Amino acid sequence: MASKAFLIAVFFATVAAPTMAAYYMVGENDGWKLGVNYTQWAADKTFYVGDTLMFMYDKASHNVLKVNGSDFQKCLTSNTTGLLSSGNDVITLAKPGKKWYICAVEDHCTKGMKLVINVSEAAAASPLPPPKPGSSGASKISTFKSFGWMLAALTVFKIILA
Ligand SMILES: *[C@@H]1O[C@H](CO)[C@@H](O)[C@H](O)[C@H]1NC(C)=O
Ligand SMILES: *[C@@H]1O[C@H](CO)[C@@H](O)[C@H](O)[C@H]1NC(C)=O
Ligand SMILES: *[C@@H]1O[C@H](CO)[C@@H](O)[C@H](O)[C@H]1NC(C)=O
Ligand SMILES: *[C@@H]1O[C@H](CO)[C@@H](O)[C@H](O)[C@H]1NC(C)=O
Ligand SMILES: [Cu+2]
Repeated sequence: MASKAFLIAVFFATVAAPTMAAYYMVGENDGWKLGVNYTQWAADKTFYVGDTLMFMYDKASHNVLKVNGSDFQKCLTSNTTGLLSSGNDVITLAKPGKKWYICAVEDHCTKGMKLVINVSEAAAASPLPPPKPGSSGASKISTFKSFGWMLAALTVFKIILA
């Protein structure tokens, strides 16, 4: 079983990922928590329709609330319609435009647990070219994408085996 999971993870990491939409772990290794600058995290990324955001956090301490621009600026958490709280929330970016996410726990939003991104139309060329030897930027992204897909594959297996 483990070897099958491993093979599927390798398949996603090496074959499927470079041609598929990007998979972003918000905050990368830090995840979704206090003390991370998510503006900085998003600054060097271009998000496209079809890409996926994954918020990983301790669900006893945090959550993810999708809000509009004005609630984002004010850190207003009264509209809880878009609340996610699994600790492992996966969001597929379905439409272009700005998306705002905050943590609705206590004053975490004002302390910086807030993320705004601008999703671009998928259209045009592949957002991430295949890594070129010697191009550290591209291979870094590719490694990160592969890591994301491996996690996705392992998550699927966790669900199947559970
Ligand atoms: C977060 O990073 C952005 C961009 O690098 C910077 O402009 C901003 O001041 C930082 N915010 C905090 C609270 O450090
Ligand atoms: C944002 O959402 C709040 C409710 O959460 C609403 O009262 C407000 O009018 C909305 N603002 C805009 C600009 O859509
Ligand atoms: C509350 O949030 C939901 C989802 O984000 C949105 O569709 C709805 O319009 C908001 N409610 C108000 C009163 O703005
Ligand atoms: C989002 O990015 C697109 C280009 O990808 C740009 O045309 C648009 O004006 C941006 N929207 C906002 C609200 O910044
Ligand atoms: Cu929080």
